[in-house]
Amino acid sequence: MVVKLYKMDMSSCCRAVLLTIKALNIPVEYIDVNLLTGENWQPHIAKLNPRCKVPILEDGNDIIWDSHAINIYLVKKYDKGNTLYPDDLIAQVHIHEWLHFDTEIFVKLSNAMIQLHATRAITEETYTDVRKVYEMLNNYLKGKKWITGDNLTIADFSLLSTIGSYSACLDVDSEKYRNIAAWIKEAERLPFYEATKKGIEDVKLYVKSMLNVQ
Ligand SMILES: N[C@@H](CCC(=O)N[C@@H](CS)C(=O)NCC(=O)O)C(=O)O
Repeated sequence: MVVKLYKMDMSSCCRAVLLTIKALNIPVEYIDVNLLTGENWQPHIAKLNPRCKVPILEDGNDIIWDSHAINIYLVKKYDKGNTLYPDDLIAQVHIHEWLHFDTEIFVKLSNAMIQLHATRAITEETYTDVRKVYEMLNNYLKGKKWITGDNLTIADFSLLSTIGSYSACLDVDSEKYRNIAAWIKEAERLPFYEATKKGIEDVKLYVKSMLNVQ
């Protein structure tokens, strides 16, 4: 039975899962859920995820929601080398630190998007929050290739996706945030990274249209 992913490309959480799927070359049937029209509140989605949010993965009888849980599941099941989520306990713990951080910054982004939809504006408070995230991440990434060190992991997939959506609100200034820019450049060298580009462009267009920027 083919694995199904309920998703929307604009969603950073969905793009994080898409990166894992593409990296591991897992055959998947994609089911688009339009969050802008509230399709996620339909009973068939509520049956799969009580929170009515995407991404949702359906693998036979197993239904998994939350991008971080889905990515761990996919690597454990389909990545025999487990490089994206290594077996080593301390390596896993460090990945989880960043996955939790990702949830925190995603929630801020999600609130900013809800506010943008309602008011057609991005507040100064949001810009300050975004800058704080960029500054911290930029300092942290100094001398590092990937989030937890030399190896690409699912922590990179989640954060690359969330920062991709953050950049729709405030571009990552490559002079000011050189280490973030270098990390994104490194990701862009991955052949499967292409899969996430359309979604990032969609968020940028969405934010522009909400702000009435040409
Ligand atoms: N922690 C969850 C967050 C899921 C989430 O909030 N998804 C958003 C899209 S990025 C959603 O479905 N929002 C629809 C809504 O809240 O109505 C994850 O990582 O998957």
